[in-house]
Amino acid sequence: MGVFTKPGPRQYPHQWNWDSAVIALGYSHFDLPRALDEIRSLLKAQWKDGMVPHIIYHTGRSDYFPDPEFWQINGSSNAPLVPSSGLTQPPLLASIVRTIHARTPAPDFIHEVYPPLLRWHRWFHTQRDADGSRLACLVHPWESGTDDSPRWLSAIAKITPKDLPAYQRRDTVHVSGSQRPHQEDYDRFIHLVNFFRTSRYDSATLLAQSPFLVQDILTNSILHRADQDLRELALIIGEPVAEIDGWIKSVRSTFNARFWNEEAGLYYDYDVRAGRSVQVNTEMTFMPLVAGLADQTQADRLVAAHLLNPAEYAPGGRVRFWVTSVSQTEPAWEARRYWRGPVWIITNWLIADGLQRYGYAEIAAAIRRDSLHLLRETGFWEYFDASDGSGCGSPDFSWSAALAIELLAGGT
Ligand code: 9WN
Repeated sequence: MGVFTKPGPRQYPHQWNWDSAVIALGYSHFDLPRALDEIRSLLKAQWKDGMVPHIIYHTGRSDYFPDPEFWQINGSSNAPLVPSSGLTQPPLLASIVRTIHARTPAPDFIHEVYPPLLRWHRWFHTQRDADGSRLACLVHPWESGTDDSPRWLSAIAKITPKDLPAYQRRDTVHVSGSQRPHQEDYDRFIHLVNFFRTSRYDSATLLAQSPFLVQDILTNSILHRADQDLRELALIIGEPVAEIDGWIKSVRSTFNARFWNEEAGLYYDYDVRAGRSVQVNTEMTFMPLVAGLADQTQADRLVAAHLLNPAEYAPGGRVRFWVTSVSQTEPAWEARRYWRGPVWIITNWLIADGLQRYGYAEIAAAIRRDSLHLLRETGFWEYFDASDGSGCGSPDFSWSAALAIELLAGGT
């Protein structure tokens, strides 16, 4: 679209946060200026408090719902000039910027984007810190990037939609409803947005009252890895790192106590509102490997007992491809519904990266091979049925294409 790239031509016609980070990585292989512009247009919508929003509507309304007006972001004094959503998404960006720079040095660009990146990370570690741990909280499943995951079911079940604004769902126009969230869950998503806009997106109110408040292993792993990459960017341009070191130290000292379940040998999300661990086995359990947050014993257990177990994740039983997004042992597992079981290229790419760090190069290679096989045989789908490899969701999905380039180039 000139300055930004749609995640999918019809289903997702605006700019999305973590999609754009990955898309920029894809562009960087053949058009560096275009990659940097993608990142610039994302940061252009940064809120005054530092949040980088999850959807940016550079081109106004479309047939996507929620439309820009629905968010009512102007109720907040922090709103940017560009229309955007009022939520964020996993902060992959600092890591992508570091990777791009490591391959093709772009020091001026680092000078340009470091301050907004620092402010975004600071926002996560302060405005979304519910307990002084520096772990980030999410207030909506959309912020997790894995909206329909069964890990959110117990938390959203407690939400009773009330006084819902009139709205017309559009996500089932281009993609079959059987692959999208259930209607009762969608109503809960909208109930949350309605609460946020009434609260004028005030962070303190959200932390105190949002009906959905979780500390999530995907976001916190990505953030912790991105903090380490942000630190490297700071050193490159001679900026101080003490503040970043404080976040890194604090998260390292609390992450395992909060998320690791010794009995199961799994990482679980934590429902802050309910004050308990969410004991649902999804592929997010492997994400702490991306950030170096597990010790080798934990990593070995994750791999031997879970990743290599055909009753959970390994190909051989019901699934033929790495890595089903949810363990097949979960009652909510579904082959073709959104984040309930299908394979996603973005999470495959992250898990392979984490495994490589812990000495599991062969399994990492198998996951990358499966990813490329699915893309080659089926096309650039948004997600794939792990049992037969067929494509689901949006066709011509941008991060699937971007990661095909990255994987073919041998990137990790
Ligand atoms: C809501 C764009 C986005 C991804 C998310 C994915 C999906 C949106 C939707 O599409 O979410 O943000 O309409 O379902 O879950 O990860 O960023 O590709």
